[in-house]
Amino acid sequence: MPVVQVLPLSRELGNKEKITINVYGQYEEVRYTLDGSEPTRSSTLYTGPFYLDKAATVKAAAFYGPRSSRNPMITMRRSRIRASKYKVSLTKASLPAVKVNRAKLKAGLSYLYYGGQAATTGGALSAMPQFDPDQAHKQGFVKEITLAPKAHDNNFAFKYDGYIKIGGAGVYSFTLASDDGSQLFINDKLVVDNNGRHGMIAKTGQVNLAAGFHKITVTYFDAGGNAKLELKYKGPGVSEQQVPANVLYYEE
Ligand SMILES: [Ca+2]
Repeated sequence: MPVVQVLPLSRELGNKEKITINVYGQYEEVRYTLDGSEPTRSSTLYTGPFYLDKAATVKAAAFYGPRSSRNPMITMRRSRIRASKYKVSLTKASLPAVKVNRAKLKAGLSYLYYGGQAATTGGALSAMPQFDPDQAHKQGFVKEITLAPKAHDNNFAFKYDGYIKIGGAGVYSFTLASDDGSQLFINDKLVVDNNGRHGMIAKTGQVNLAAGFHKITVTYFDAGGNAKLELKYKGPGVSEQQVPANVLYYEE
C-alpha cells in the first residue's frame, strides 16, 4: 500500500503556503480535499504542489492497482488518508493606509488623561473609562507611548491618538505590555486586547498593513499598585523594538 505524506505538517500559515503531497510506493493517482472530507476518486486530482492562502484541512490519499483489472475505477483501492491541518491568524487583505494632511502632521501622539474623581462618576478609577473628551483631567502631546504626564500615582487612564508611519508593507506584530489594562487599535480595529485589571502582562497581535500612515490608538488604565505601559512592534525590515518616536505623528 502506498504511503502518503502532506507537507508541511500542520502549522500556522503566513500569507501563502506551498503544499506538497509526497507518495511512497506504487500508485495510480493522488486525490485530495480541503474541507476535511475523505478523498474519493472524484476529489481534486493532485498534479503538483499548490498554494494555500486560507485555513484548510488537506486530506490526501493515493489510489492504487490492480492495473490488470478490467474495471480499475471500481477495483482501485485507496491508501490510508493523511491529513494536515492549516490555520491562519491573519486576513489575507492588508489594512489600507489612511489619508493624512502631511502639512499638518507633527511628531508624537496626542493624549487624553483621566485621573482622580474627574474620570469616574463614583470613587477611584478601576476599569477602562469611556474616554469622554469632556471628562478628561488634562490633555497634551507625547513623543511616544509613556505614562510620564500622569498626575496621580494610582487609578488613572490615558488614551493616545495619532498616526503610525509604516515603511514596508506586510505583517506586523504589536506587543502591548501593561499593568493594568490596555488596548491597541490600528485604523479603529482592535489589534491587541490586554484589557482588565492585572499586573504586568504582555499580549501580542498581528496585523497586515499597507505602507503609509495608519491611525493608532492606545488606551490604558491603572487600578492601583504598579503602573506600566510599553508598546513594541516588529515587521518587514523592523526588528522588535519600542515603537519609536520617529514613526508617530498627530494631525494638528
Ligand atoms: Ca496597577
